[in-house]
Amino acid sequence: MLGRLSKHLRRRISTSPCIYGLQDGLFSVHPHVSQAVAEGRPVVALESTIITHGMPYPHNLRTAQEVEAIVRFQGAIPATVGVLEGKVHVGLSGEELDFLARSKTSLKVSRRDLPYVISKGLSGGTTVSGTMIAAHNAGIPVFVTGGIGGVHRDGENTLDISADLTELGRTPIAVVSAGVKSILDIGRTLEFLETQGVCVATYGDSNNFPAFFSPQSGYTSPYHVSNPEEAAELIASALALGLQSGVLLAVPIPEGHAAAGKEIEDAIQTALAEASSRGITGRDVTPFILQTVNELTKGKSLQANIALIHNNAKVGSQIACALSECMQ
Ligand code: PSU
Ligand code: MN
Repeated sequence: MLGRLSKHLRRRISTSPCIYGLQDGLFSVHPHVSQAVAEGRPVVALESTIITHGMPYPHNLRTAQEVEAIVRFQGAIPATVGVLEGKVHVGLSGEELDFLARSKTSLKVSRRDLPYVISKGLSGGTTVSGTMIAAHNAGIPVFVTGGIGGVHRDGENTLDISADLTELGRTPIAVVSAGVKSILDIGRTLEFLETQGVCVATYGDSNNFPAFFSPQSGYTSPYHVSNPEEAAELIASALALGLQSGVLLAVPIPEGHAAAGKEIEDAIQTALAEASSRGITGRDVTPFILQTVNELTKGKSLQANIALIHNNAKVGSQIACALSECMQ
């Protein structure tokens, strides 16, 4: 089955108009990354809003470096995406990573922000949606993050629905995450993903859809895949079909790290109330809640966050390796 898929897939990628070159002046793909993509070696894209807006310095820098090291240890090439002085970089050097981690002026860059930061020559951390666009341009099919954005609570009234969800509906990338944080409306997020045609699968032995800090959200994924090979077949099938929509692989939190869940859940309730009473809206909501929850839990949510991203990087890299194998 994989052999049959990979023939279609190779043809599709080689004829895709947006892979190389067209936007040379706007996109800079690190030579290690472009070479690995050209040779069909496994590459894992990584986002950078988590660096610029998701974690405080120096945890953000250390975590980004550790995640890259985990990807390499698993035999894949890391490609952290970020915007530097008006150019989208796919694969950052150590100095560039350091710059973004220390920067206090970097913007949070999703699809809608790209034209502005590029035209003004600004820098920023790319969200899941911004990173998906860049990774797709560079020909990278697997992207690892912590948690994706979703439908916010009360989203049916505010229409605060993350651009990550519509991006998953329109860009053929597999996103590996720990599900959706319970700061969001998980049920509506899953409904919206279905509407967008996103193939959602839990990574593991059950269909429980994880809620980031907890392995079970109370909602189910339509599917589950049990190992990297099954995940790779799912991604290869999505690509071979040419659907142009993404795949979301939800990896439950590892045993042992879920313990702080109740305390974090209480802090989330407090942070949500605080955000609402302070009138925080738009792109500031997610960073505000993450920071407040971290303060309320005295750093426990940050520690759990880091453990999760490490685990996602390991699993995502294994999936990228299996995908590269099945496309040979
Ligand atoms: N959720 C987290 N940590 C994060 C984010 C979400 O647990 O760092 C970031 C990701 O970059 C995601 C973005 O793409 O926030 C979504 O922002 P918004 O909800 O404004 O769409
Ligand atoms: Mn929003």
